[in-house]
Amino acid sequence: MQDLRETYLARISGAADQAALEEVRLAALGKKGEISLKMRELGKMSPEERQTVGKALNELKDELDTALRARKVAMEDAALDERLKAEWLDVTLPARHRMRGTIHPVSHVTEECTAIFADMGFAVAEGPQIETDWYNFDALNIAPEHPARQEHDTFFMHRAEGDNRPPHVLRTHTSPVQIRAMQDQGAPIRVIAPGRVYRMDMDQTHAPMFHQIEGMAIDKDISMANLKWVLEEFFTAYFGTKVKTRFRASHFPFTEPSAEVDIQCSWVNGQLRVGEGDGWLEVLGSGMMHPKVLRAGGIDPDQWQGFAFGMGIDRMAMLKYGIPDLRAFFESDLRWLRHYGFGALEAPTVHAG
Ligand code: 2NM
Repeated sequence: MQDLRETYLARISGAADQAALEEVRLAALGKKGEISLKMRELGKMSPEERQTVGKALNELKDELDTALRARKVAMEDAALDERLKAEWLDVTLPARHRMRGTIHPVSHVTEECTAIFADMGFAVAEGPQIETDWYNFDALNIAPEHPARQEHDTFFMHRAEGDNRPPHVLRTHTSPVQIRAMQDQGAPIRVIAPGRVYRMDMDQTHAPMFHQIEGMAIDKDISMANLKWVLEEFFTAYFGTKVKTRFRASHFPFTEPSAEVDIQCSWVNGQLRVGEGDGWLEVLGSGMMHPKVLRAGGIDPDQWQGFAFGMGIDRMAMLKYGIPDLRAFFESDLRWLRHYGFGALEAPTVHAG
């Protein structure tokens, strides 16, 4: 018994790893282990012998069992210590540099304007950038002889010989989106249409592609007064300060009457301040929708009226964020984008400032 004890205790402490330890356990306490076999022989002994040998065997079994468990735990602890020593991390190291883009001012301002109009019940409508001349011109009461329809003002799509589809153009405003919205949804309706538009224009203040937001509200009792309220509410929210508007009579084919809208401003040391002083800045065109335009949208002008307006998003971005040159907007200059761009977490809010 004493030999058995010493042999197995020595093998337990000498086991190199968990697999070797398991082999020792099986050799001693497994079904065919040495101790188990000895226990099976108890049956052949006399009752007195069985009592002393049985007790000793049981004690030996318990002792080896305890020793096996202790050795297993010690091995696991040692393995964990090894891992902890090998796998370490210096949390004081500076983070690895990550390239991160910015939100383009046009995208940011589009979101800002959309949020403000959404708060006043306007839904967003979108449509194709390539339009038929009907949606871009005829539906908006723009006559065939109107200068905007000339080749040098509008981008016409190339047409193959014998192509008898109607002429297509790059939309020159987002108004076609409003026509489609009227046709799809009918009246009453309140939508804004933000998006890219194209005109053959290129100088300090014009780019061949720029961005517009147009809006319209059609209902049974809509007037210029509603238009003025909506626009003043919009500019005040957008610039974060009370902004007065001034309406000047104008002319557009798609509205009657029509008005150009100025916002109150002043110039201080060559810097523009919106919402103060007695200067005015033209920012928007608007009016009551022409009966022919309503009819093109499938809406009866004897039952419904609507106001409509249009403004440049790029221009609104320049005014609010002090960006001097329109052409830089579309040059994809990383230094410009990092300087004027917005972080992904600078989410636009309805109440600016
Ligand atoms: C402007 C000026 C005046 C306008 C008209 C429409 C439509 F499609 F609903 F008739 N949308 N926007 C409009 C009216 C646009 O931009 C200078």
